[in-house]
Amino acid sequence: MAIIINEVSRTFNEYLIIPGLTTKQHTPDIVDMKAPLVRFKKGEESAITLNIPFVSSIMQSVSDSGMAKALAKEGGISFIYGSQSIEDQCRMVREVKNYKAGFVESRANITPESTLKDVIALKQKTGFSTIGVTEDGSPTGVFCGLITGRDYRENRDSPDKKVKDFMTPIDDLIYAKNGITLTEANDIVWDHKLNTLPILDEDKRLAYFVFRKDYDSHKLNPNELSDAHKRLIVGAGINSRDYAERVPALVEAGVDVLCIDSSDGYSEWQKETIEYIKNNIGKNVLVGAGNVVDKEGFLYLVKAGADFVKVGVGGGSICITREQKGIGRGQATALIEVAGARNEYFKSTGEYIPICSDGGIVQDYHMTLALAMGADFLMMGRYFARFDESPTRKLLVGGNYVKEYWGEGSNRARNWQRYDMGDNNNNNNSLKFEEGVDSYVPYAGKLKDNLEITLGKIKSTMCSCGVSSLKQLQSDAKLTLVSSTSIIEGGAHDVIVKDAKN
Ligand code: RVP
Repeated sequence: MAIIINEVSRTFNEYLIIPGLTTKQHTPDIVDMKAPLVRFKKGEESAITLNIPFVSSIMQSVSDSGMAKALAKEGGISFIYGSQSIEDQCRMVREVKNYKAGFVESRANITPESTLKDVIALKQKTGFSTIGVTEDGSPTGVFCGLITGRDYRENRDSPDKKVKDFMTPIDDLIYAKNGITLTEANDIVWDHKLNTLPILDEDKRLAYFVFRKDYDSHKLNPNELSDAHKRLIVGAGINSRDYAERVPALVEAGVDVLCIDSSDGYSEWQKETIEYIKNNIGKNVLVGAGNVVDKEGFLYLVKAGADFVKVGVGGGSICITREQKGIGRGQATALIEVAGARNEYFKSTGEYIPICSDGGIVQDYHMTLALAMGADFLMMGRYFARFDESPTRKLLVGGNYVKEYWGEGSNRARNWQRYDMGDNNNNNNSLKFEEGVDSYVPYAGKLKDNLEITLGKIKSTMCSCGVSSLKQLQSDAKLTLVSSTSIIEGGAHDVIVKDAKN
């Protein structure tokens, strides 16, 4: 007979937090949300410390370079999805690493021989009114001049007028050399009352623009997560099939951390992948593994050399693995067991292996619960998919704005490597059955605005618990199981709510 675990498998919704003593010093502004990302020895520090304990899911519909830049600016990390060609994934990683706050690559460009008609069409297509004029019309071509709304009169000038005849030519512009700092660039912008400062390479090729209107926004990212060279930090998902080619390419592209992406990580495939990376590519290449839901799975990956371990099978909002295969475990129960194993391991070896709770977060308070249950950081898909910065389309469906969100195990993603069980006959590289769905999520606006509210709630709860760091939350929070009746008590009840939306 199979081993039967009698403990019920529970989800976040079945728990609440009991407030602790809030002293006068416990105010949200002193709450520290820093979290270790990768393994470290007692007395040492993790090679990467997150400024907020959030990472975005390794999914086509969540983590591309746009999401990675936005999240790193707020102190978290995106793991750029691996279900794409090595070349495309590396290009995304490079885009994040080459991003320099305040230095913007020109997104609307034209040649000197183009016409006013072309300029107007480009403006309509891109929405940008500042246009770079380069010899070949590329964003990094030899710079000839600039066009802004002040250079032409749309209704008066001939549509056939050549760009070279109405642009502001390079000789009449103030520009700066690539390599200057943002502070220096901003000083030039202010001293000369410019709106746009072109930054050129030594051979006069356009590298970036620095805009006056962006000046304030650079100061708004105090949590930005960057490396020693002030480049944003970025992660990438890998699989246990093509790692020998993919990993060196990603490392070369500048990736900071990798994570093996699989719905069931307690496997020899993951062990082999980690060992290969550490032995053949580099001991310092950081690689997380998972997902697991119990102590055995955690210890197996830790012993294989994983730098962090991801917890969760079947709890993702788009995930139907439990229905299809019958494997999984309630996210809260899985997390509590793995956190216990992590603490025991730390006690006996002096090595701390961060754990990541992956999937199943619906309410903001679920995040606080997961952190209190021992997660060092959280991976979320649905949460981030709702924002402007996710790579999917925003659509109007039934009168409401939504964003598309599909699982990596859906036919749409065709990420067969994530669900591969090492079947050598799988020559057509296909999914045998779906483990995820294609869906919509309610559109929620900008990542930054939403994160501010979410973090505000978490910090406020932490103050209610009388703690000011995530470590303290883990050790001091008191959680309680709730009955289904008390869950009803937690919402508005026995009243007629006037406006159900608020
Ligand atoms: P959620 O945040 O609840 O939307 O869950 C996201 C997580 O779901 C991902 O990080 C991943 O672990 C898992 N996932 C992704 N695709 C699928 C699937 O198709 N089943 N599941």
